[in-house]
Amino acid sequence: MPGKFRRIAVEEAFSIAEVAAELQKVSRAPGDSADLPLIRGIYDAQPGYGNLKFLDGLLDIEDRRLKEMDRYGVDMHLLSLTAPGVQMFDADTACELATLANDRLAAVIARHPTRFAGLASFAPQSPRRAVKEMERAVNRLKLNGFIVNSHTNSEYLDDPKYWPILEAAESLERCLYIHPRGASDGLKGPLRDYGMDAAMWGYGVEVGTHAVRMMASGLFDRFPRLKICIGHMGEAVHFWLWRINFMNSRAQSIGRAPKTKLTMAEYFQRNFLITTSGHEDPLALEYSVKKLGASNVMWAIDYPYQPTAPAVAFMDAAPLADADKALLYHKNAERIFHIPAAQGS
Ligand code: 1WB
Ligand code: MN
Repeated sequence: MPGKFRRIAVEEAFSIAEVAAELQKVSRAPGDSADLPLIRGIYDAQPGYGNLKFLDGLLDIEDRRLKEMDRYGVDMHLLSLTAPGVQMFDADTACELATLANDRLAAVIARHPTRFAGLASFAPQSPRRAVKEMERAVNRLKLNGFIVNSHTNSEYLDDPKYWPILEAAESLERCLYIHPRGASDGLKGPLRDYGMDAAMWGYGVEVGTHAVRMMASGLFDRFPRLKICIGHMGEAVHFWLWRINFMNSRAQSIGRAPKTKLTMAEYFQRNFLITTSGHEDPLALEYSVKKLGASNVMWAIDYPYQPTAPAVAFMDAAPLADADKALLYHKNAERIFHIPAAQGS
């Protein structure tokens, strides 16, 4: 079912057996990370956590996934190692598995260069080694950008120890996609009940908090060309920009927030893009495109966590001019993730 537009879906999850095995170990160890309920359901099917049948879909790339893409006219998945990535492992294991996942990803892309592109993983646990892997991923593996799953050991990217990672993304001119994971220790308390810890609410709170921390910290004055992408319809951050702006300027005026060259809204407009992953409300899309411009919104499915057919139907039906729809469906992704334009598109 070929579409009128090339369809590039930009937040599509995969895993590899080695990472899944390590997450199963994490799921069986004691702990109270907000990621554990979901990990127990996906990697271990432990009693009380449901049997979330996502693992086959994460591990398969070239069989069922390609058939599903063909069936619904999805030209390309921009793949990323699924949350929490390697961020729950010790530093050595994390570095090793990020490298392995990136190698596998590059091999899949080499076999299907028109069907897959990919975001590189790295281990924030070791910023120095992370930077080395980021350089290798772009310069040697030709991967298309980077993925990080929000906090690492409850620390956020505004912490100066992570600045080398931001500096690398900026100087390599590759976008850093901040995907959610369970909320950090300081944030998780009231999110534990009623299934709120993951995609229903906790994920958005976690990444929204991360994005606002980054803007309010002033780090975009240091990294003015850094591009950050956030999914799930911008995790609602852009809905709050007016109020974030107003209250941030008050916080600045009483010395509770650092002085910044630009306003929070200006940073969001300059340094962020959003995607529609797992969020199919036409009114939210209309607001997003009006607020941020069609050049800053990209289409995504959130495979395998979300079904493909409604994600395609949602964007096909969106009341946008053709030129704007082309931006959301593929042109922004081509520009931001350095994906070659298809012949004739
Ligand atoms: C789900 C969604 C699970 C996402 C995930 O596990 C991720 C879910 C890492 O729907 O249960 C996601 O990325 O939105
Ligand atoms: Mn997602």
